[in-house]
Amino acid sequence: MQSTTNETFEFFDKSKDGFISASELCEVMQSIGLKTTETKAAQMIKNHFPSNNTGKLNNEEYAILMSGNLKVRDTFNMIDANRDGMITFDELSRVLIALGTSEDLQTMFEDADANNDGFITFEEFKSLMTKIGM
Ligand SMILES: [Ca+2]
Ligand SMILES: [Ca+2]
Repeated sequence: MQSTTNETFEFFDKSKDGFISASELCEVMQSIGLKTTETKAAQMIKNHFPSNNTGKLNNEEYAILMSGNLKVRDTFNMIDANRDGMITFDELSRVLIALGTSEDLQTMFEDADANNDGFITFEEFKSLMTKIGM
């Protein structure tokens, strides 16, 4: 699966700069039968990866887009209030309190923060979502 994604990444990275630009993404989507425009592709990159200010997808972002993890990605973005690509304890607790959770927030955060650096990255968040069955 991973290698397949890498192969298509390389295939569609026409300019070989290690990124998929909006126009390259547009071609990817058209190749799988989706009607889109370069403007829409650019918008899509912006919507799903707000912390990305290059307007181009790297390998990891491309894999998220292709692997159907977008729902998880959008949830992550919703919690990541300052859009820096990492979730802090404050950001997580703000959302969970709004949702009226009765979970122990500290424990939940520590569970999710696998490497204990005080931030939940998208990878860590994804494992958390998988664990709680989302
Ligand atoms: Ca953040
Ligand atoms: Ca971490």
